Amino acid sequence: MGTIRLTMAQALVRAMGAQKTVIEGRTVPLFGGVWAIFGHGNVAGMGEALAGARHPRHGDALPTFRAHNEQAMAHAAVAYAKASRRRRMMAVTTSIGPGATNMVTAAAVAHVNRLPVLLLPGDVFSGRRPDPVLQQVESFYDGTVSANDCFRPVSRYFDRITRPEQLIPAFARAMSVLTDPAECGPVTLALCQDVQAEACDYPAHLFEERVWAPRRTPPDETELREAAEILRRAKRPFVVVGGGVLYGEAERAMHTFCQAHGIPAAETQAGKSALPENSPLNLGAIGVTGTAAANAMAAEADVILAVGTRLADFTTGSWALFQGEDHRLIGLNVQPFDAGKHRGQPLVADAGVGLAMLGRALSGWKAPADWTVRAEREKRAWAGVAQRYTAASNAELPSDAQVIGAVQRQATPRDVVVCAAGGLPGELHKHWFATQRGGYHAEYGYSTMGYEIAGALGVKMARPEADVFVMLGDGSYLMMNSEIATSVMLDRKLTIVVLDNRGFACINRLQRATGGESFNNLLQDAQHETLPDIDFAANARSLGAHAEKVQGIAELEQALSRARGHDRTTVLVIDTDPMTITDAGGHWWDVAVPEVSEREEVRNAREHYVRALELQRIGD
Ligand SMILES: Cc1ncc(C[n+]2csc(CCOP(=O)(O)OP(=O)(O)O)c2C)c(N)n1
Ligand SMILES: [Mg+2]
Repeated sequence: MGTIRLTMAQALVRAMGAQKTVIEGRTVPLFGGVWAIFGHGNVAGMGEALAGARHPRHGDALPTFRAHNEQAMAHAAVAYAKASRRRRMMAVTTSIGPGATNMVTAAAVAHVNRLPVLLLPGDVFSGRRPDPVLQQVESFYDGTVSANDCFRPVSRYFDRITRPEQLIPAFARAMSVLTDPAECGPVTLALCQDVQAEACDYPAHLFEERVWAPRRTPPDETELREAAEILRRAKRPFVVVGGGVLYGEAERAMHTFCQAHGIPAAETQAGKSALPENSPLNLGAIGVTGTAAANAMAAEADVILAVGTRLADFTTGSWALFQGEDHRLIGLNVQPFDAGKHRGQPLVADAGVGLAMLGRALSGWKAPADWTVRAEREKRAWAGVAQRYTAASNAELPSDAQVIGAVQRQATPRDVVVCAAGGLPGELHKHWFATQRGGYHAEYGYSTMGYEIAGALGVKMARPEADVFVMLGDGSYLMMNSEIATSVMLDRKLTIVVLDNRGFACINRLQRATGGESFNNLLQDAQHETLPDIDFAANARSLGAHAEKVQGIAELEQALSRARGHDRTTVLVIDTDPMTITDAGGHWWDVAVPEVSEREEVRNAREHYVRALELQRIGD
């Protein structure tokens, strides 16, 4: 096998270009592109290599995209992987120092949500001759530490490339993590600035085409038998559908399983859209932001089959949701860390293969008919309740749910709705009807303000045929809106609805619910000399988008229908009510209330809190 003399950065770019995957029968690049903001830490090394990759004679083209904030670039990359159901991904290169650490939050997003992204922060000189270089933080106690060590706890694999040949094993390990359904998450290769530019004779096999296929791990026989036995004894079985069902491309297997055995199901934020909305067995959202139907059935279930879910507090109602006497949990998950959580009977497997084999092991068995019929009744009752919250209204300050209703009424099956933080994910989880699988994209593992617009750009890049709707609050918008300009620049149209309730309304409501006075959340309750009157539409227009402010639901509906015809990103701004929320459905959430306070309201909230804790099952 021959060798090829390249710089480390050139070798990395070329190796990335050689990674392929098969989507719907077509072999396509595994990496959809590289996001880049250059600085001294990467412009000469990675910058030169990426520019070279644009010339097909240097191997496969790997497009480079420029944005305005490293965190946003990485959000776009993370969302791209999520919208691609982890079958395709992106890389992000930054300079050293602030460019690199700007990306740490997005690394955490990928880590929590189990999404693959290749992060390539520049790093200090391996040879250390010019130390300290611009932006080098300098540790007094450890010469091997740099700012990039911040990535360690939020990376599934971290490496610092201090010698050019070290890239060979590091890249192999990176690819194995990025493509493994169980380990999958962010990989950080910190690229020392001098080493990026250093040449080495790389083995030619590093650049050979490699086609990755998703690994579909079957279950262990004993675990399968035990899970089937538990289910056969169930009188009130219940399924929690998590994001793993979508990542495992197992939505059909999931629905078939529920239908064959008459088992009602509910979806987590990441799992929403896996089951058909109109399936009588799909009770919709579960947990803190769940429907009354799903939560009523979950509360009584005796066996809970949790498929592809991390069982986060929003799903389990902080472990106070499942109240069935001696209930059992089965964790069907490709990752043993999740499968065995909370004394669950582990069933470690790919969701699709696991469900198919569990279905066979349960052949002929059905849940008691009255339980299945009850689910259908609960679903119908909830639909009637929910409808009232989303119906058109002529309120001067509509609620989030009424805005959702307006977006929903003009939705088409091509649409994807994107959300992440504030009051909207809860309202959308309850109310949004996802008309296609993947039609609902919530980043609710890390619930990161500022993910929405950048993430939607990644969704649009992964799924150019989709109409991408972003719903976000004024707080999230102000935290990160810079990639509106990138969406215009790249001609990736987004329709963005900004719900302006003049502050961090959901946290204000939480503050009130825990006995606090309104303080430092809504603009009016924060220290100010002048109350700002922020013109979001003007801001969006300045970034190149179409934008308009609408008054009320009827105007919003008209503007949404006009937005369909626009050729570029459109921002619609609507004033909303900060206090109104869907009070039907939902569940208690464990937010610790102070034990001692001068405020009577806090003392009362504490009393409620202590009582609520009694329902929390510890360890199961
Ligand atoms: C980066 C980040 N900082 C802080 C929070 C905590 N937080 C969650 S929602 C929220 C307020 C969001 O305000 P807005 O986007 O206007 O939505 P609203 O609550 O008004 O619906 C805050 C501060 C967060 N999730 N992410
Ligand atoms: Mg707000």
